[in-house]
Amino acid sequence: MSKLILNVIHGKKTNRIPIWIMRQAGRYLPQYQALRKKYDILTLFLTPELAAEVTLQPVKILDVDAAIIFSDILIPCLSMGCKLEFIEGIGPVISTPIRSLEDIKSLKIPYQSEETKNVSEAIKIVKKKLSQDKALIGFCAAPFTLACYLVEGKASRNFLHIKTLIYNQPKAFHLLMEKISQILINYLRIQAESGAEILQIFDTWGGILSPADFTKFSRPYLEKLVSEFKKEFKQPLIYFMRGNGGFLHFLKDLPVEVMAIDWTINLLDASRCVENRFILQGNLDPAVLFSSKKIIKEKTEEILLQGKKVKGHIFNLGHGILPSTPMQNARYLVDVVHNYILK
Ligand code: 1CP
Repeated sequence: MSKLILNVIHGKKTNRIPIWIMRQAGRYLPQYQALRKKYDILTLFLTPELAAEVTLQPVKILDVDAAIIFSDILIPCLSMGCKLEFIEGIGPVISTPIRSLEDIKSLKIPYQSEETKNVSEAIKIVKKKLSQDKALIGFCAAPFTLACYLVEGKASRNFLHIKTLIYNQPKAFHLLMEKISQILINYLRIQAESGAEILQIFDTWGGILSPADFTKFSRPYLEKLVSEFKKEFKQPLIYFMRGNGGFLHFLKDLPVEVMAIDWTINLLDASRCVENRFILQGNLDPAVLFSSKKIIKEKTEEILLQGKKVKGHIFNLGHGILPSTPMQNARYLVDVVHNYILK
């Protein structure tokens, strides 16, 4: 049986549009909350059977067309030897942030680690259980986004530590980016070898640099990650940058198959900016899922209509689903997309 989402990526004609939802496993699902009461988040990420179970929850509950492996973009930090905690109400915290050349030199770059092996095991379990028409997505952070967390230590408002590292210690910054790119290549490799069929690169903080700095300090490492992956694997890549509207024309040469778009630009304008080179993924504002069914349907169908006029379309939100989203509204969104007839 063929997989709808892969058919769209490969340019085949399909009778409906595939949908999955960024951060589709999580707190808005009662079944996830039940597991979170029993286990802390790192245990869920790093126990293959549990990670596989959480990965499959949204597929069963929402009937989305793809599963995304339940892990986090920060898991490779553990392989590098950093102390990572997920603190309730704050999010991920690296208690000893990486800020000096010595810190950077001390980062380890193992080919594999206990943590990445667990992710690989989880992928293998999901692959056995996932129905034949659904695809499994693996993922990693873009090098710059991972650098933000390593250097800032946690979510940041103005990213002063990473920006001052770039400006004041450029050599140290470039060494950090080299090392991060290497660990991320290893991380993508292990996921692709274990059975991930599509890989998404999350560049959540990619848009915090000026376009000139993005081009100089972030893009070369992103390109390296993509090109190293492409040398070894055929699986398609999705690139997601939060707030990418103003960056799209800088991204049009990136050798990925799918460009994820957030809600700050409509799909037709996005397609024009990238000269229609990519399948587009997106781009409903996650806040719409807090409105009425009427509004959800209207806004979703507006996007589906635009999607018909671009090279290809995978429906998604423009960023992750919010934790307090009413589950029935997420389910309704999937129904609206599935029932939309392509003519
Ligand atoms: O308490 C909890 O249950 C923990 C919440 C949580 C979850 C469910 C975190 C902490 N991470 C995750 C899983 C996760 N993270 C997935 C699972 C697969 C799925 O989508 O279902 C994925 C793909 C991610 C990716 C991720 N982690 C990103 C990129 C996507 C995005 O939203 O921009 C980022 C930035 C992170 C870091 C992170 N991990 C967790 C939190 C709360 C954050 C954000 C911290 C911040 O605001 O900077």
